[in-house]
Amino acid sequence: MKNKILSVLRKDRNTYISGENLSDLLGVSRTAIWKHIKALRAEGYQIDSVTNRGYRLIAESTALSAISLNEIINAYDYLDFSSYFDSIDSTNLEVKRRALESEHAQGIAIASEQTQGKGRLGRLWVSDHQAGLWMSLLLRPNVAPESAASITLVAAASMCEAIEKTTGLKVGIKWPNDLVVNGKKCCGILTEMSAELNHLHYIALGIGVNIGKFAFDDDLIQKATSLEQEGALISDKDLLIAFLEIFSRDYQRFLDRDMGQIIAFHKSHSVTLNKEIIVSSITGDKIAQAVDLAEDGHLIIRNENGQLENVISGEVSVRGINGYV
Ligand code: BT5
Repeated sequence: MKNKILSVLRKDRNTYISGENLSDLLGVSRTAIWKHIKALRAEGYQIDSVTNRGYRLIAESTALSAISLNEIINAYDYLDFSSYFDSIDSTNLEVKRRALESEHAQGIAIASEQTQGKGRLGRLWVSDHQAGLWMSLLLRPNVAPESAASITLVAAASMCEAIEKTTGLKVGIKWPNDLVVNGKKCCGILTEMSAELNHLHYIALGIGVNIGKFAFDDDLIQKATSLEQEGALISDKDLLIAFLEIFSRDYQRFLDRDMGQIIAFHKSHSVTLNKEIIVSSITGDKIAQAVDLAEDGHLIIRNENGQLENVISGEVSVRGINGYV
């Protein structure tokens, strides 16, 4: 109903439409119309009301809400549901629950706050209320499971481009899943998937971007930053709109296995390449030189013996970034 009221108000922004007209047009009581108008205002829509004249839409909401999110994803055929939460455990957990409920569902979940935001390997992702864009996409690409991991690189490139376009900041990509500004992390990506040996069921692609004011603890203050902290003011809604436009183009490239431009973008924004790095794995840490990025997104390193090796996924620390000096 709120959507319907909005679309009537949007038709003529200069004229007031009475509660009576709205109620006739939409087949609900005037009290119901009033309640929905109140709810729309709470979601940030500026709606003027004048006695004996009615309602007029003055400005769209600049904040994300269930209703604006639904309108945003309508433009994308591959996303068929959207869920917006004031607070949730984790948007990745949420889309995984959706995946189990419906075997074809693809969509997006966003929360204003996560109480159990997740990083990789069970680490915690700090997701304060209204301090960032905390979102997960549920995707079911028709690709082999071994190709699916490169979706992390796709999302990193798309979000990097979206932040640069909307804020003017210079953003770097730390292979494979971090975005950094001035050497500090402002965005992390967590890709989880469900697959059989040769069949991918779904990908839960979680992306967290620190946008606003953040009370980082002593440990994070050295390593983390937010867009606002770097001098850029942007709303979660505008960042999401920019991201989805770019990601939808890049996702199509990923589906077509046409990764050339995405890899080129990574190379031009990489803070990892040509640096001394530490690669951590279960067998221990080793110092190496990051040399190149392969077409499949693997990192090519030169080890201490001068030999080239492929790193498929994992922990990489880069000298000068995130507190590694
Ligand atoms: C990541 O893990 O960077 C993946 C983060 C993914 C978060 C999104 S938010 C939406 C979706 N729902 C979820 O539950 N998760 C996804 P990793 O590379 O393991 O980095 C985790 C490390 O980053 C932590 O151990 C901290 O050191 C640091 N960290 C935690 N919160 C941070 C924050 N808000 N900003 C920057 N660094 C943070």
